[in-house]
Amino acid sequence: MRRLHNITAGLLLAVLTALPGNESVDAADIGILTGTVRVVSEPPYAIRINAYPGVAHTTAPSNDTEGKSLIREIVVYLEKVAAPHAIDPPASPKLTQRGMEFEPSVLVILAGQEVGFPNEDPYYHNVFSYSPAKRFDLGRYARGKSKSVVFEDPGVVQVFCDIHSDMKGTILVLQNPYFARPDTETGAFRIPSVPAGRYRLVVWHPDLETVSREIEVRPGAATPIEVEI
Ligand SMILES: [Cu+2]
Repeated sequence: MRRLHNITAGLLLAVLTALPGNESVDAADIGILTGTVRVVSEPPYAIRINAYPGVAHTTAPSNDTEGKSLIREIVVYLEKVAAPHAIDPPASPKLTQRGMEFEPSVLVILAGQEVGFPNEDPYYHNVFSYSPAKRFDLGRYARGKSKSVVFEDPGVVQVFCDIHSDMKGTILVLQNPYFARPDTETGAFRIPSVPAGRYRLVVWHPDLETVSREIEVRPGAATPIEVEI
């Protein structure tokens, strides 16, 4: 994903505190973005992280649930919005170590948010990332403990555990709250209260090539979009 511009601390504060749940901004300037994501990519077996090729995870998923799991990790978002407002950011985001996995496998947050990493397993885990958007290493810690990290910059942060090499999580840090997770059955998505304007709509999945296109959100009327990834 292209690196997004940093936003200033002041603007960030405005994003995080602006008018929770409030759509009182002049309705004439607001549109609703709706659409459908269709998954046409093959399941990305080959690019799944696997520390021991040919040894671990040699069994392919047995049925069409793989298509649904692909859509579960898709995020649709607007790349840059000059004056974001009126949508709450995800509250108290957490990436939990549970059942030898990071849960959820894809976490979406806004730049400036703090993420907790609680360990709920009866084993030690570690949490680290070498991603340019945020490098950190929380060390190893036991069940019941939690550490946290603030993610200042938009970008993709891949998270691993140095004890269990097939544990992988992804944090997508966005510049603005105009994003949606498509419905896992239908692929439908809806982003409300978008300031009218021209934007780049991004369809992102941690293991697939990112798809994006220019779109226009018009005041009032919904703008249905069909996208494939
Ligand atoms: Cu671990």
